[in-house]
Amino acid sequence: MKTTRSSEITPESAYLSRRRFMTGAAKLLAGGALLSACGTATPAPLDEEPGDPSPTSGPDAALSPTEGVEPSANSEEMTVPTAGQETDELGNSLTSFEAVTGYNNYYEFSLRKEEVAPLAKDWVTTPWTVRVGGLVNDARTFDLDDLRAFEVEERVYRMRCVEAWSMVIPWLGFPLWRLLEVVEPMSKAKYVRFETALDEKAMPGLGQPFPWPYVEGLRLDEAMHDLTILSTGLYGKDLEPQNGAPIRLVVPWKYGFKSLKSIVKIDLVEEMPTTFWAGSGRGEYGFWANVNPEVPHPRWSQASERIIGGSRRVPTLFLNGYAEEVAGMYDNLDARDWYF
Ligand SMILES: Nc1nc2c(c(=O)[nH]1)N[C@H]1C(S)=C(S)[C@@H](COP(=O)(O)O)O[C@H]1N2
Ligand SMILES: [Mo]
Repeated sequence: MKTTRSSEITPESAYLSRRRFMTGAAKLLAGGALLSACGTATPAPLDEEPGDPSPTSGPDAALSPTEGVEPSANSEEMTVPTAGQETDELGNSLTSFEAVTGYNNYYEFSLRKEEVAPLAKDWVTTPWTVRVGGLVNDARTFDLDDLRAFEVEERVYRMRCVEAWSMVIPWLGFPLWRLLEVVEPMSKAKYVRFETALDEKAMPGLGQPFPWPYVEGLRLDEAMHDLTILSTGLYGKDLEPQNGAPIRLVVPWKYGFKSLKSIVKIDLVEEMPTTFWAGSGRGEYGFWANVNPEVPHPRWSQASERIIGGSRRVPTLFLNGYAEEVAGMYDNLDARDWYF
């Protein structure tokens, strides 16, 4: 793992919230909360939201990273953590619980963000298993009890969608490397391939012409990086289905589509996996998907982003603000490949 530097340069706010959460996690475990149970869109994937101004039309240049950020929403909804305290991530306040759980991309349910939560509400995600195999010495199937055994921490991360909007989310979870070390990747393993559940009965979006299941991938060093987590909750509660219950990936320096939801299968593989979006044939959402304000999407600029819950656009940060921690992994990557 290339994380020797990260403890030194992790933003203090993030460090504080990670540390502070250890107490919160202990409470959650004691309370048994963790994993207890838990406009007419066309099939144009990941376009900017219908009715939204084009992401290229914002007043990009004039803004500082903190301008236009709302002082954080409805603190009455949330007990752990409290918005507006030391939980801010890289200068941005927490996005409200309502927005995080009500404005979702989860194409298996719907292409309309506001429709996802109501459609996914009754989806049953217990029991659940995650099969971890491929090029490993000790392939294993983890059930919810096995997943509960990993010590949960809070990670307050910015999430930057490729559609040029962003949130700040207080995740609960544990580093992916903790799970990978249990199964012991072989030296041949170079990439990790992840797969989302397919539930024909519960997921009306599967009728859309996409190459289901939703598959994502990381290079092994990215997967082993301490910032990469498997999340089981947010705002101190178990994940709701629309956010990827019971367990989903979160890779904060990459565009949000890498962070796939409701994982059922993880494989260590030798070749770069074909991802859902790469397989969709659009050529617009590639494997690396590292947030880079200087590499535009083919149809819009990535220079700025709309803060969900805020009213203005702010400049997008290189690697979504996590460059000091992760840029070293990409020394040999061509500039254009930052995106594709
Ligand atoms: N299985 C699956 N995972 C997915 C998606 C999806 O459609 N299906 N959408 C992705 C996109 S585009 C984003 S921005 C994030 C959104 O996560 P959130 O709804 O929890 O904020 O989930 C990602 N994970
Ligand atoms: Mo996204």
